Amino acid sequence: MAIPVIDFSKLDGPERAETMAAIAAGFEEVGFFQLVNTGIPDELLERVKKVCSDCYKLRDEAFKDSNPAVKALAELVDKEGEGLARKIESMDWEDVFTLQDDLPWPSNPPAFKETMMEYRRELKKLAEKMLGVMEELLGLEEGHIKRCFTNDGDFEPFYGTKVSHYPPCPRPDLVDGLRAHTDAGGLILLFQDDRFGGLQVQLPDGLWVDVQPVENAIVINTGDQIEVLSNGRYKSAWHRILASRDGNRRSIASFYNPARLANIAPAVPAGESAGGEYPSFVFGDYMEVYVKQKFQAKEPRFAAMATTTK
Ligand SMILES: O=C(O)CCC(=O)C(=O)O
Ligand SMILES: [Fe+2]
Repeated sequence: MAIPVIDFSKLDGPERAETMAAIAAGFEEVGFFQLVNTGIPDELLERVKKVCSDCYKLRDEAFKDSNPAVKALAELVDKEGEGLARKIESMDWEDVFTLQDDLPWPSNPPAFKETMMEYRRELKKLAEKMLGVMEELLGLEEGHIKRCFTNDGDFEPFYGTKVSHYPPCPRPDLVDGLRAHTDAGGLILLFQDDRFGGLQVQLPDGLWVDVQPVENAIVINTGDQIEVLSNGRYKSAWHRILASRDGNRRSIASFYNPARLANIAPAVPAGESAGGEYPSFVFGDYMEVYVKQKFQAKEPRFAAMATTTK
């Protein structure tokens, strides 16, 4: 099965109803889908690829020399020999950094900051448009999700961009690019590599499928907070990145999340499948648990929140 690819430009034309239905199915059935014709200029996306690839080249030596996963893999293969080694379950074969308005940015290559600031502005607009679509689909009032993520405008939503690089790995059987997890937050918009695959999502029946590379598409998925808000209708999907022997995979993930102090609570009535067991809590409290349990099942995280007070 291929992950659905949806033409987002059709949302504003005569095929609006079909497009809304396709998006609803994407959120409900898999939790991952891809948008093409998002309105983000291809010219900007090309510049983003270029500055990110230049940036990785500058970081590559540091990855090889000091990344803990590189060291751990070398030691494991050394100790256990080819073929015998157990998989590394505590590290990921990735080089990442995060862009936020209030944090320092890489100063090289020189065009990086300006290009990525422009990219972040565009992606934030797309995120907010997508939240509007989601509100309509869930029968929520327009602007409800942003109001929830900001405690009615008291705070800014958290908006971060994670730039990831998955360098070639000599033993992809022994370490993942990024271990399986669900995302903690709200809406995630991913600009993944259009040449090197590796991203996989788990379908409700347990099967892992590729999120196939599509040129200049933006992959959409939802995090644990949308699962709570939607009372289980839009479940956060498990996904992972496989390491690979060849190819330097790039991805740029934009996270549109609640503010740390935002109150999160189910906002739509429980459907037939949900038992109404989603708790209400402060997002920052959830994150404290998530950082320790990111690669574990999400249900105990929700259960831990049921004992916190708002
Ligand atoms: O690198 C990717 O394509 C996705 C990364 C991801 O799942 C994450 O950062 O949460
Ligand atoms: Fe993720």
